[in-house]
Amino acid sequence: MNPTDTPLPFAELHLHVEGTLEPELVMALAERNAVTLPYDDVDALRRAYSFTDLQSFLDLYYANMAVLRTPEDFADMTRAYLTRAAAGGVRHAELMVDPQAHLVRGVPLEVVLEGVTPVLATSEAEHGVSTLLFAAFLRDRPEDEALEVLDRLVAAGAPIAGIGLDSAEVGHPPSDFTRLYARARAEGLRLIAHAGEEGPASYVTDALDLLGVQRVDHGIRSLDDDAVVERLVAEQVPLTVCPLSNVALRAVDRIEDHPVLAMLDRGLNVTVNSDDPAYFGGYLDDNLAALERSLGMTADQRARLAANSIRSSFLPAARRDALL
Ligand code: ES4
Ligand code: ZN
Repeated sequence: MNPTDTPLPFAELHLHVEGTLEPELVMALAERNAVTLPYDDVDALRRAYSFTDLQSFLDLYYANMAVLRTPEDFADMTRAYLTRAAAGGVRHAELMVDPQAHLVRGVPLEVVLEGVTPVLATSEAEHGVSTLLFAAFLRDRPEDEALEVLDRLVAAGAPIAGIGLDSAEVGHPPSDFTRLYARARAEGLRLIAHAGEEGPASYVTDALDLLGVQRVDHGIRSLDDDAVVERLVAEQVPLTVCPLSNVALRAVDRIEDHPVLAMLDRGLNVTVNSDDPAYFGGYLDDNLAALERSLGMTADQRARLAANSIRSSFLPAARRDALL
């Protein structure tokens, strides 16, 4: 076999597990749990998957979570993602879950963890995909609530590798979460945060300097400030870029205008990820296919993106080296 026929191993580093809830599964779980949704059928729900900005997406993303009630629901969603990701060449996945989004609607932490955790634990054996789990905190809710949830996760011995920060970005800067990140760091947790998705380049700098993040989710607005770009290049800060997400949420007008390959060629440590694949038109392989089709991504660029993804993961050295 020609070695180029062997799929390059990719790591998916920016993935919200609740964003993998496909419309078909939303409808099936609504039926199973007798949850009433304002859609007659799956096509009607699909028509709602049209967004103008981050908030318009978040409204639907949180609303659809109403169908997630039992551990089995969370397990089915997680298993479906891993099956699909494996088929698309993903060999390692770092998944975020939003505990507060479930707590506020009365679904306890234990239900979420009982559903997600066993599926992740068997993923490498069942799907050939190793996994790490991150608890992402909602930046449009109070830091004190996040601190309480983090304490409960730690007390419960939840198998989390680290914490993230997501939800509505503008007006909710990294400086609001310094105590949360200090506490997580003291627990030995890995630190990531969304920054520079819709928010300014200064949020990227603040996520690094005030929160101490080791990786930045999105970061595309860094391009507005050359000094920030130069720093990110010098420090090789990993940026988990999500092209189809940025187009779906209109952070970038058209896929043909997406800066990810220019960022790569400028020396930034970028990776390609799917973010919320059920909502934004595809999984990691679909994002790569779009870059090939619309931006003429070369085999060399694809290989650099693959290597960046493995190197920017939090995998233990043995598996990281095996995938490189
Ligand atoms: C998200 Cl695309 C995106 N941005 C911010 N927060 C999120 N939560 C889920 N998807
Ligand atoms: Zn995201």
